[in-house]
Amino acid sequence: MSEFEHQHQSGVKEKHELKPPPMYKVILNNDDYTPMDFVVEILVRFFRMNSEQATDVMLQIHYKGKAVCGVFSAEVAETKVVQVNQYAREHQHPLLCTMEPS
Ligand code: TYC
Repeated sequence: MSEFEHQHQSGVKEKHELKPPPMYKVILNNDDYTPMDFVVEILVRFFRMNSEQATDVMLQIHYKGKAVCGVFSAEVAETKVVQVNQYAREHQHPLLCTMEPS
């Protein structure tokens, strides 16, 4: 962990830790209705995967129930979750995107 020390005029030393920002996994969850092609499109469009990677991750979700699509800062993770769920709803699919601390 990065840290630095800072000495006050009084002689008291204060240690500051420079913590990396908390990171969040963005997860896609399986369901029985969202078409496989649509999930692949989501992974390409919002997670910048190529079609081969996107197909692998989609199948992992389909067979195991969920997969991590990426790890991001809180702000970026929240934006992905909102954009993916909005896009899925606009296309009348129940696909669910969630996030959890990494
Ligand atoms: N299980 C879906 C089907 O058989 C495909 C699917 C994959 C759905 C991944 C959601 O996050 C998902 N059509």
